[in-house]
Amino acid sequence: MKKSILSALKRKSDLFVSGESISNELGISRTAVWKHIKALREEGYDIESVHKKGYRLLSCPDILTLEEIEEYLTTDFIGRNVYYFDSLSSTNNKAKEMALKEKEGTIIIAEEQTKGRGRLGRNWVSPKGKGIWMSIILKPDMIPSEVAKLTLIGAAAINRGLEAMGINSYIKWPNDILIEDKKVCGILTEMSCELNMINYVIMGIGINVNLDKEDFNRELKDKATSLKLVTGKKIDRKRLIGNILNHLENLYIPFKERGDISKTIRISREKSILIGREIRVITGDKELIGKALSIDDEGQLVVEFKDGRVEKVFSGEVSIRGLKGYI
Ligand code: BT5
Repeated sequence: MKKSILSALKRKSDLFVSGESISNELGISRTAVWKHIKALREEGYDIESVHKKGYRLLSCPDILTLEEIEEYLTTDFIGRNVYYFDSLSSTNNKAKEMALKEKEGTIIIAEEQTKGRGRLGRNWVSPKGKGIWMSIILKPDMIPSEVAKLTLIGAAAINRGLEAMGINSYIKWPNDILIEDKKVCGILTEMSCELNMINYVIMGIGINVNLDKEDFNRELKDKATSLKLVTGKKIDRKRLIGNILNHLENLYIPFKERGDISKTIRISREKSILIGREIRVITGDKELIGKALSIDDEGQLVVEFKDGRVEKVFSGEVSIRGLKGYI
């Protein structure tokens, strides 16, 4: 009901809508309308009320509910079902709890994460209201080994979503997005599977949108940044989510239907920060130095190691570092 009232106010944009017309349209009492308006105000909607004129929506809060992001969505199913939380330990954890019974494309978003996770149990800093911390539930019908490609699809979608906002970024294979050689986004893809089939995949995306310098601790100060820090202005999180999910669905559908990731590979190559650079490939406690040559059609990184061996690195559990600093 609250959602219908909000839609009625949004439809009229900056005009007044009378309490009576809302109550007639929705078949509820004027008092009930007023109660919902009060609840919307508590969520941060600025709603003016004038005697004999009714209600007028002055501004919407910077929150990431479905009502707020759907006007930016052109998707069929990704992002059409949204669970929005003020605080969670980790959106990936929540998504895992819900995944079996939720439909594909459902997303879980939190304003803050108290135990945000990176790969291999690493920590992900997720301060309140400043980022996009979200997980997308996907259910591709394919063999589990194909899942690594989803991370590349996610990275390409984020790169394109940022580009649609006028922000140029680079992809650090397989799961980071960098701007000015610093990390602004990381992806954590997790799955539940049987031997030959996937139950579900959780694609966790963390984007530093409006974080300030103080939000980064000493460890991150030199290797992380935010969209606000690089552009010098506050970025509209709703529009950015919309752009990313639209690109994600466009890149995901051909993959899901025909295993086609050609467009993703094109973007991964074009925007790769690694190709042509000297890198360290870290697997467990082993570390090898080589040069990133290319990304093959299957999305694997082709590396020429110091001893002349040319090998494909599978994204699974490797970390890639530049020889100097983070990249
Ligand atoms: C990642 O891991 O980059 C994956 C991050 C995924 C986060 C999302 S947020 C929504 C969803 N729910 C979760 O719980 N997680 C996902 P990895 O490549 O392992 O990088 C982790 C490393 O990045 C850490 O060890 C830090 O050095 C660094 N880091 C931590 N927080 C950061 C931040 N906010 N920005 C940039 N770097 C960060």
